[in-house]
Amino acid sequence: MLPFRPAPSWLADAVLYQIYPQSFADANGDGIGDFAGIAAHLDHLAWLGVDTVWINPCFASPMRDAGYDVSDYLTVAPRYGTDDDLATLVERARRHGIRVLLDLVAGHTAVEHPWFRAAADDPSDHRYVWADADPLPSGFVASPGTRPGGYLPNYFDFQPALNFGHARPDPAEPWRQPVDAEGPRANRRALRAIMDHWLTRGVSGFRVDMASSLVKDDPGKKETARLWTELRGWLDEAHPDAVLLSEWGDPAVSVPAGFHGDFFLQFGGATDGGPLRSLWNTGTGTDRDEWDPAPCYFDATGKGSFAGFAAAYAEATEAIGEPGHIALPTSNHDFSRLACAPRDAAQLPAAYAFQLTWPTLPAIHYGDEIGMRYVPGLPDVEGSVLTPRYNRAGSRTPMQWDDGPGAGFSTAPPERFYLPLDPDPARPSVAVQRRDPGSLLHTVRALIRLRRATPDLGSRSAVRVHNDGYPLVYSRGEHHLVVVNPSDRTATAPLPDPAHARATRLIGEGVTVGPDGISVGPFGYAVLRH
Ligand code: TEU
Ligand code: CA
Repeated sequence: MLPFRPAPSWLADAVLYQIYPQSFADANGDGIGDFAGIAAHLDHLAWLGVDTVWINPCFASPMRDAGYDVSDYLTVAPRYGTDDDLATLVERARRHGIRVLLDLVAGHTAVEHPWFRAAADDPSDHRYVWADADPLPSGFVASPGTRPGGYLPNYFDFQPALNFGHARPDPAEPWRQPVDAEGPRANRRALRAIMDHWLTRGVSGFRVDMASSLVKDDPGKKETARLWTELRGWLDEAHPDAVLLSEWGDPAVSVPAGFHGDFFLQFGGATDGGPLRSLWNTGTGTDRDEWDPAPCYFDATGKGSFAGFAAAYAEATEAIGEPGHIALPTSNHDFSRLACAPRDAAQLPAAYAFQLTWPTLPAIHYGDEIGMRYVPGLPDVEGSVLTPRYNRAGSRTPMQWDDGPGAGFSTAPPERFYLPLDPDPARPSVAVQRRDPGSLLHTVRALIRLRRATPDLGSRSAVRVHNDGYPLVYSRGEHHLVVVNPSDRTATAPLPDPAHARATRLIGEGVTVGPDGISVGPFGYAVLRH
C-alpha cells in the first residue's frame, strides 16, 4: 500500500520550464522582469510545448539573495507587480494549458521578516534556532536585536534558519529543540498556511527551496523526511491536484519522504550532485574546487562516461517505485547553462535529444531552448557571486527575445537592466530562431512534440541502455530507439536487434542505421521507431 495518494496524473506528462522572473521579460520598462512580462510571452511557452512553469521566488524581499530572502510569504514583490497581477498571470497561463508552480523558501526567512524581527527582541520566541550561549556555538550569527545570543543561518548570514527542531535534541544545548517543540510546530503550521494561501489562488504547487535543510543535525534526513511526509498527508487531503517538487538532489530520499518529484541537481545525494554534473558540467561555468574535473558525458572530446548517471538513475527509480518522479534540468539559476564554453550551440541538439527522451521529467531553464550561453565574469548582483569560481549570474542574464538593442527584454536603458545582456553580438534570440526551421528552438520544440505524441518516450515507459559509451544507444518502450553522440567524431555501435536495421527515423541528424550497425556523425542524434 502506498503511504500517499498517487501523484496527480498531469505530472507524469509534464515538461517543466523555469522562469527567473527578474530576467524573463520587463513589461513596464524599469529594467527588471515582471508578471506582465511573463504573461505577454505565454504564447512562446505554449508554442514551445512546455506545460508547467516554475517561477523563482517572487515574494516581498530585500533581495539580497535575489528573493530567496523572503520578508513576507503572502505578498508578491512590488517589482514584479501586484498580487492581482500574479493571479492574472496564473489564470492566463491556465488558458494556455500551462500550470504555474511557485518557489517555497521553507528553510529560512530574511532578517527583515517580521517573525525574525520579533524573535530578535523576544527571548521567549522559538521560530528560529536561537542560542544565548556565550561564546555563540560555531556557525551562529550575533543577535541584531535586544535579545542576547544569536541565531543559526541557513545559507547567507542574512537568512536565519526557521526552527524545525534538531533530530538529536540536547538539554545541555537548549537551542537544539525536539522536532515537536512549540516553535517547530508553529513553523510547520506556517508552511501549510503559506501553501494553502497560494494553492487557493490557483497555483499548481511548489518547488521547495533547500527542502532537505529543515531539521538540523538529522542523520539520514529521517526527521526532515517525516516532516515532509506529514505535509504531504495534509496536501493529499486539502489540495490533491497540487504537486511538491523538491530542491533536494536526492530523489531516492525525498520522494519516499513525500515529494511528488525531485531534481537531479549540481549537489545532493551520495555523490553530492555527481549524476547531473557527470552529464553537463564543463568545469568552466559555476564550479567548485571539490568538484571532479573529469570531462562530463556531453563533452565534445568523447572522454566522459554515461555509466555514473545511468547507475544513479537506476538506483533512484528503484528506491522511488511507482509514485514519484525525477526531474532532469538543462541547468538552473545556480548552475551553468547547457551552452557553456567550450560546449556550443552545435552540440545542444544531441543533449536535448537525450534530455527529452529519457524517462525523467525534463526541465528547461529559460533561454536554454535557444542556447543562451552561460556568460562568464559578471559582477555580483543580489548575491549571485558566491566565490570567484561559483558565479551564478552567468545563468541569470536577460532573456533574448529578439535581435534589437534590448533583446526585446526591456526598453530601459541597458545600465538599468537587472543584469547585463550577453554582450556577444551573435547572441541567439527567439525571434531569429523562430524564423529558422533548422534552429535549436525548432529542434527543442519538435522533440517536445515527439515526446508528447509518443507514450514510449515519456516518463512511464521503460528504458534500456544498449551502449553507454559513444554513441549512447537506448530503447524506450517497445518500439523506440534513441541514439545520441555528444562527441565531435563519428561513433559507431552494434545494432541492439537485427530488426532495428529497418527502423524509421522520426527525428534526428547524422545517424545511419543498417545491417552493419549504427553510425553517428559528430553531435548527431536520432529517435527511431521499429
Ligand atoms: O540553493 C541551495 C543551494 O544551492 C545549496 O543547498 C548549496 O548548493 C549547498 O550548500 C551545497 O553546495 C537554493 C537556491 O536555489 C539558491 O538560489 C539560494 O541562494 C539558496 O537556496 C538559498 O535560498
Ligand atoms: Ca519591470
